[in-house]
Amino acid sequence: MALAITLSSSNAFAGKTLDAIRQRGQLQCGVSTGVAGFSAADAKGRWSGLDVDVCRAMASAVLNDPEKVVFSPLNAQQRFAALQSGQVDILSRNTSWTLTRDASLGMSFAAITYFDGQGFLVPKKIKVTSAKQLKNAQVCVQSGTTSEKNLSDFSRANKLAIKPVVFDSFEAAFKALFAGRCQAYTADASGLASVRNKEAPNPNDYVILPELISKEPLGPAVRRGDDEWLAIVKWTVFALQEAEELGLTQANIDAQKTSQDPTIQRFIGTGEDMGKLLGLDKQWAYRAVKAVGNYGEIFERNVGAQSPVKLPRGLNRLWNQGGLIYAPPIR
Ligand SMILES: N[C@@H](CCC(=O)N[C@@H](CS)C(=O)NCC(=O)O)C(=O)O
Repeated sequence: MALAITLSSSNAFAGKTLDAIRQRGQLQCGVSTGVAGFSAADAKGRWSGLDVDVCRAMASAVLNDPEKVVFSPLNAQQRFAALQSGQVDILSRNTSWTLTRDASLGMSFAAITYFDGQGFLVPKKIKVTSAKQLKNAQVCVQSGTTSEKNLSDFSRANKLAIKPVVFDSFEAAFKALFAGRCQAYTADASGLASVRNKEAPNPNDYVILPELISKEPLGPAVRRGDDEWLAIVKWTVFALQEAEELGLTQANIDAQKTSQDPTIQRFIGTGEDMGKLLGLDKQWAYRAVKAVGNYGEIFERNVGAQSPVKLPRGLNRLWNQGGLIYAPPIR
C-alpha cells in the first residue's frame, strides 16, 4: 500500500490539457486585441509583448518550440468565455486576479506577472492634476473590466458624480479620449502608458495622474479542473522569475551547463530532475529562459524604460531589490 502511494505520487500524470496540447502540437493562448508592450500584433501578424512571451515560454517548455503558439485576440468581454469553452488553454491577457473571478468563473489564476493599479489619463490642456478634481467629468472606460467597477466605486466614495462613457472595444475607448468625448480615460496604469506612448497623436499632450485607485494584480489564468496544467503554468512563470534571481539570462544560460551549483543544475536540467513531477522533461525551465529570457529581460524588452512603453520596474522588481516578484523555490 505504502509502495503504491509512493509510486503514484512520483509518477507524473500529465493532465488532459497538456495531453491535448501535445496532440495538437500547439498551445492556444488568449491575449488582448492589442495593448502595445503586453500583446500586440505587428503589420505581419507577429505577436509580441510581455503576455505573449509568457505563452512563448510555455510553448518552449512544453512543446520545445516557442513558435508553436496560436494567439487569440480577446476583448475584455470575450476573454472568460474563451477560456471556459476551451478555445484557449491559457489566458495571458492583463487580467486582474479578483475573488469573484477566482471563485465563480471556472478559472484559476496561476501567478502574477505584473503588479499594477488603475489610473487616469487626461489631456494636459484641461489642467487637472489629481483624480479628485474629476467632479462631474465624463470618463471613458472599457466594459467588462475591473476598471469600470473601480471607477464607479471611486466616484461614489469621493462623491465625484463621474459619468462613465463605456465602450466594448479598447480602441474605441481611448480614441474617444483623443476625440475629446471624455475628460479622462481610465484603465490599468500599464495600459495608460501604452495608450499615451504608442497611440496618442502627441504623447506630450497627455498626462497620467498620480493616483492609483486600485490594486490590479495581472497574470495568466487557466480553466478550473486541471491541476496538472495549472501547476505547469504556475511553475513556468516562477521559473522565469527565479532565473532573474539566479542571474540566468537568455545569453548566458548555455554557459551554465558545466555549473556545479545544485540550484543551477536543478534549474537547467543537469542535476536532480525537476520536470518529471510536472509531466515534463528535465530541460523545461532551461528552454523557457532560452526562448524569451528571464522575467527582467522580458519586462525590459517589452515595457521597460528603453521600450516605447517606458514603464518603470516599480513593484515589479524582484523581492530582494525592493519589489514584489517572489518565486517559490524550484526543488
Ligand atoms: N485588468 C483589468 C482591465 C483589463 C483590460 O481589459 N484592460 C483594457 C484596457 S488597458 C484592455 O486591455 N483592453 C484590450 C482589449 O480589450 O483588447 C481587468 O482584468 O479587468
